[in-house]
Amino acid sequence: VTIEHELKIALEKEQFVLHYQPQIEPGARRVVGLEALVRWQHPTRGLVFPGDFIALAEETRLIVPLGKWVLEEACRQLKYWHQAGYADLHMSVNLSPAQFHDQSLPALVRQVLAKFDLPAGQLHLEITESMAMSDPEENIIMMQALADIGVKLALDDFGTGYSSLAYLKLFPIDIIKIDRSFVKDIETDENDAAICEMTMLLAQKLGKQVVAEGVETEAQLEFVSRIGCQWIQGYLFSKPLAAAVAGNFIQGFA
Ligand code: G
Ligand code: G
Ligand code: MN
Ligand code: NA
Repeated sequence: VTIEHELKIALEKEQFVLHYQPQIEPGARRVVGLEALVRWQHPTRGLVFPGDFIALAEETRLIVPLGKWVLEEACRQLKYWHQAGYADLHMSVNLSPAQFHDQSLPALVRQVLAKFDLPAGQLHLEITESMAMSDPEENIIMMQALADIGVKLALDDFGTGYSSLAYLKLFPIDIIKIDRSFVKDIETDENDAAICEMTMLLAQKLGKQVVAEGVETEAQLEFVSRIGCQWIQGYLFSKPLAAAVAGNFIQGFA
């Protein structure tokens, strides 16, 4: 059995599960949202992480139905938390290139928002900087179609692709996620620190929210907070968690 075939079966048998990593606003002591991250509960190999199957799913285009499942499941869970009393939470969902280039994506997003009766602004769609910049003139059309629905767009892995500042201004994106490779050594590496500070300045000028990813220590938190970053995602606060555990985290955090 090839892994491609296994992936197909996995979709049919609903072997995928989402974990959720909280995004924190430390200043306000609150969970602002969560990023949905897919895992594969393999019948014999245990929990398989996206690094081991997303690329293949992308190549085989199985990512399109898988991504549709992820979007629905993440929105179903968001609605549950809204109804549980956390109505301000947002949900961040990663989009792969094949999904992003699928012309039916805006219709799918509208349909899922309607199905769960969710405010569009509380769904955040993450696209990587490298994908966004791969054909910016073309991609901006899809970004605008999504932005017109009212969902927010986040530029993931920021700083790792070929950024063009000119396009950053033109893209209808609301959020920049500083890649964790810049946060890792932020206290000791002057270049990383400069990149983060520059990104913050630029984001503030352009009116964009910033999420610092991969914050693992108090010192990193202190640094990114000092340069003005308000939203934090990282192991310091929490790893990605199964839905029930994430629910407990949200409840216990405030
Ligand atoms: O959770 P983990 O650190 O293993 O995630 C690794 C990578 O897999 C991340 O870069 C993340 O963006 C990607 N990933 C996780 N879930 C999804 C998903 O639902 N869709 C897509 N396209 N990528 C995902
Ligand atoms: O590329 P993307 O931003 O989608 O990747 C998100 C992934 O990053 C999550 O799956 C998560 O496992 C990983 N991640 C999140 N916070 C941390 C962190 O503090 N340290 C490390 N090493 N990985 C993290
Ligand atoms: Mn992401
Ligand atoms: Na990232």
